[in-house]
Amino acid sequence: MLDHGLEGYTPLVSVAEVVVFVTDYCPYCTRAKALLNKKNVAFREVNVEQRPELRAFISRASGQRTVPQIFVNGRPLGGYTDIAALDQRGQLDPLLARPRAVEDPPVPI
Ligand SMILES: N[C@@H](CCC(=O)N[C@@H](CS)C(=O)NCC(=O)O)C(=O)O
Repeated sequence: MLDHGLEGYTPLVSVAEVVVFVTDYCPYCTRAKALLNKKNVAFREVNVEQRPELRAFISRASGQRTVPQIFVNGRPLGGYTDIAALDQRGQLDPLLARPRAVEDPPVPI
């Protein structure tokens, strides 16, 4: 067997479309991005500071009025504490490993 020194390490293959909606001053946004970066997840960051139409979209879709809001394949997962809880339960990686499908809802960015 190839000895690559990574026994026991399961790499996360992140292929989902991940969008993180943020504002300029937002400590929870920083935490959310740090969690995704730690997991080597590629994501698109969208600042909604001057984008009331996007703010309206994310609060309508997520049912939450705070930032960050994290969308995976068009589905709202909530804010930092929500994705951290999903991660703790081992439920985040499977969502990140699934590529976007045609039936997934669009994100208007
Ligand atoms: N539990 C939420 C808390 C998010 C939160 O309180 N965000 C602040 C900014 S860091 C916020 O949106 N405050 C209200 C506002 O800006 O309208 C999370 O983890 O994302």
